[in-house]
Amino acid sequence: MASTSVKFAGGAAATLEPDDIIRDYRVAYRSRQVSLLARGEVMLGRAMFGIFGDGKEVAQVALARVFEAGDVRSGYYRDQTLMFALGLLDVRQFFAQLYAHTDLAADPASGGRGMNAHFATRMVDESGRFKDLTASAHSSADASPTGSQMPRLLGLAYASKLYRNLPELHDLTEFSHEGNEIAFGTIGNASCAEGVFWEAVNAAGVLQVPMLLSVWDDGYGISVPNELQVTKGNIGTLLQGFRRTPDAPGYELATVSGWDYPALLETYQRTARIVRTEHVPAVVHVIELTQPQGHSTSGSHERYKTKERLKWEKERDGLVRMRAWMIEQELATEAELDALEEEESNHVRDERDAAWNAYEQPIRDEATAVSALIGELAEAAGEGADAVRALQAELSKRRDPLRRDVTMAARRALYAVRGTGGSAATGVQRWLDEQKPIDRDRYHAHLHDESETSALRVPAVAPVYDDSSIEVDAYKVLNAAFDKALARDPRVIAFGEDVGKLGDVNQGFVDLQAKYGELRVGDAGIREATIVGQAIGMAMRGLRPIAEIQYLDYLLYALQVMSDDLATLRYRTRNGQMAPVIVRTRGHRLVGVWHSGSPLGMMIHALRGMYIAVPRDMTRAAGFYNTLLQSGDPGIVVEVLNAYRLKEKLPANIGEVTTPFGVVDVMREGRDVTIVTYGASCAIALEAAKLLEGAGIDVELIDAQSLLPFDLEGRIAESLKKTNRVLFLDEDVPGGSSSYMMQQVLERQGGFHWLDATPRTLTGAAHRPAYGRDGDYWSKPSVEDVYDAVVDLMKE
Ligand SMILES: Cc1ncc(C[n+]2csc(CCOP(=O)(O)OP(=O)(O)O)c2C)c(N)n1
Repeated sequence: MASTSVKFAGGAAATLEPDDIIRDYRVAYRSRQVSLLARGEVMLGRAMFGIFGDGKEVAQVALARVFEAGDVRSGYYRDQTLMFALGLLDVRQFFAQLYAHTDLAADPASGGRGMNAHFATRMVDESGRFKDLTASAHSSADASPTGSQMPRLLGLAYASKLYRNLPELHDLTEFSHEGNEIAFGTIGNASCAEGVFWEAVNAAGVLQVPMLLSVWDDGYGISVPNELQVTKGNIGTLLQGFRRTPDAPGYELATVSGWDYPALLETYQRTARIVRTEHVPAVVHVIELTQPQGHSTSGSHERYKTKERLKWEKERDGLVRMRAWMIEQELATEAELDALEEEESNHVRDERDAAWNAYEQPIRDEATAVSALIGELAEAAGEGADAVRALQAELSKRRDPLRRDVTMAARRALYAVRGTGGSAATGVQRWLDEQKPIDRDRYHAHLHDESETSALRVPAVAPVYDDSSIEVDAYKVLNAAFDKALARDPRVIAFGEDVGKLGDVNQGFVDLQAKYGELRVGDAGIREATIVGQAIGMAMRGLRPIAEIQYLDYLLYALQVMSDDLATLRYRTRNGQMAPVIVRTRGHRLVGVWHSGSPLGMMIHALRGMYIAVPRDMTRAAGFYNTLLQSGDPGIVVEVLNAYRLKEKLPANIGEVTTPFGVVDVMREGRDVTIVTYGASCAIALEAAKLLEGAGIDVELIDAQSLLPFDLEGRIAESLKKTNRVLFLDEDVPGGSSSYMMQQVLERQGGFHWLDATPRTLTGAAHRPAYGRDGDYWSKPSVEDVYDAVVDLMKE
C-alpha cells in the first residue's frame, strides 16, 4: 500500500492520506453491497419496497469529507452512502428500516415508521429536549414528496445566519457555534422541476445563507428524462443566472462528474470553505451519475433506457472508476482491494442477517405464544373448534409471520368460539389486551409532544385587568404581546410578507422591527411554502419562529409543507425530531373569493400533528401565542380579520396570558339549545342569541376556541344534557369542520345520547363567497340564518 499523501488540484485542505481514501472506497463499496442485498430482500418478500443509493456512492463519500460537527443534512432517499460515511447510519439499521422494525434501537431514524431509506438522526432526547446539536453532524428527517426537503433546508441554513448575526444568540452553543454550520441539501435532478425547488433556491439566494446543495443528476426522474423535466434539459445551465458576481450576491456554482473522486473532493472542499466562511449559498451539480439497479424495486430501467445508455452507465460506474484510479495511483493493489471487498461483502451479509433476526424473532415468539393460546382455546371451545384449529395451522405454517398475522389469528379465534372457551378464551383476550398499549406505542405515539413541554400542559393564565387597563384597538393587544415575547426570549423570530418594515398588514408587529432589528422582525418575499419551510428548519435548530401567512386563503401554498413535513415530523421520527413552529395567519369573513376563507376542514384533516386555534379576539389570540411559545408543539393561530377593528381592554399581564388548547369558552348560558362555533362566527351567533331571546328561546353559546384539539373536557356534551339540542355553526363548506365538530361531540363525547332533536349544522355555501357585503350575506351564515335555523330546530 502506498504511503504518500495525495494532493488534489485546489490545494489547501484537499490533502488526504491513503488510508482515508481506502476508507472512502470501503464505505462506497459497502454501500453498493447494501443496495444489492437489500434489493434481494424485497424480491424475497421480506420487505415491501426498496429504493437505494447505488450509483451515487463516490460523490457521497467525497461530500461526507466536508461535513463538520453541527452541520445538518436535508436530503432524500439516495443518501445511504453519505449517512454511512458520516457514521450517522449503520448497515444493520439500514436493513431494520427496510423491514419496518418498530424497535427504536434497531431503526433510530423512525422506529419502523419511515419508509426504506428515509434517513434521520435523533436530535431530541427521550424527555423531549434538544440534544447538543453541535456535538455531531445531524440529518433532518426525510420525507417522500420530491422536493420537500428544500423548504426545510432553507430554514436549517437560515438558522446559521441568525446564530452568526444575532449576538444575543451566541451563548446557545448547543445549537450553533456562531453560525459556523452548513446546511447540506441533496436533491435529484428531476425534483428540480418542482415549484418548491425554485422557491427555496431563490429565497436562499436572497437571504444569503450557508446552504450547500448537491444535485444528483442521473439524467432521469424514474423514466422521464431531463429533457422533459427542465428547460434546456440541464438544471446546471438554468442555475447560471443565480451565479454571484463581484457586484451582486448570488450563488457559488460548480459542476463535477459523479465518478471522478479526486475532482469531487476538490470541488466539495473548495465550495464548502466558501459557504462556511462567507455564508454564501452554493449548488454543486453532480453530473454523469448512474443508477445500476434502476430507480427502485418497483420496475426495471431496461424498460425505458436504451442499450447505449445502459452501456454508458456501466462505463461510468463510480466504484469501478475509483477502484481503477486507486490502483493507478498505487494507493492499493488489486489483491488488497479484492480482500477489502470480500470483507465488506461478508460484513453486509452478516449485518443483514442480524437485522432480519432481530426483527423477526420477537414476532416468531409472539406467533408461538398465540399459537399455543389458540390451541388451548380449540380444546376448550364449545363451538368453532375446527375454525380455530385452522387459524392455528395457518399461523404455524407462515415462515415469516407479520405482527398482524398474529393479532388477526387471536382476534378471529375469539370470533369463532362465540363466547365459549372459558378461561382459554380469557387467556387469548388477555394477550390481546396486553398488546394494545404496546401497539399504541409502536404505531400511534408521539403525534404530538407527549412530554412536559406539551402545549396541553402549559398552565392557563387568565387576563388580569387593573385600573390602568384601557380599551385599545385590538391589534394593539397583539402588538403588546409580541413586544413582550421578543423582549423575553431572543430565540423568538417573527417574519413574513410585510411583517418587518410595515409591522404586518394589520399592525401586529408595528414598530417592533425598529426596536428589535431586521433579523428578529423581518420581511419575507412572497413565498408561502418556504416561509413555513424556513420556520421548520429554524425551529429544528432551537429557534422559536413565528411565521406569518398573510391571509388564511394563501395557506394553500404552504399546506403541502405543513402537512407532509411539519405535522408529521415528530411522528415520523418517533419523537426524534421536533419543530415547534408557530404559523400566524388571519382569516374568516372579509370580502370575496380569496379574502374570506375559512377552510378549517381542510386544515384539520391535513394537519394532524399540529394544534389549530381559532380565537375570536386578539387577547385570546395573544394567549395562544404565549401558550405555543412555551411548548414543543407546532401550531397555527387564525386571527379573525374583522376583529382587528374592534376595541379590547389591554390586560395588565399581556406577556403572561395563556389560552389553553382544547378548552371551550361558554359565552352565554342558556336552557333551550346549544350553539357550538368558533372564530368570526361567535359574534354572529351572539347577535342571533339576543334576537332569539325575543322569540323566547334561550341559547347556550359555546366558543370552541381550538379545533385541534377540540373540547378535551367534554364541556359541550355537558351542555347537551341540559339543552338536548345542538347546532354546529361555522363558515366552512357544508360537511367541513362543522361535521368534524359534530363527530367530536356526538361520537367522541357521547353527546348523541342527550339529544331530543336532529343535530344540525349551519355552514357557508359550497362555493367561495361572492364579492361585497351582499355576496357575503348570501355566502356565509348570517344572523338571520342562525335565527331561522334555531327556530326550526326548536319546532322539532
Ligand atoms: C411530489 C411527488 N411526486 C411524485 C413522486 C414519485 N416519485 C418518487 S421518486 C421520483 C423521481 C425523482 O427523480 P429525481 O429527482 O431525479 O431523483 P432520483 O430518484 O433519480 O435520484 C418520483 C416521480 C413523489 N415521491 N413525490
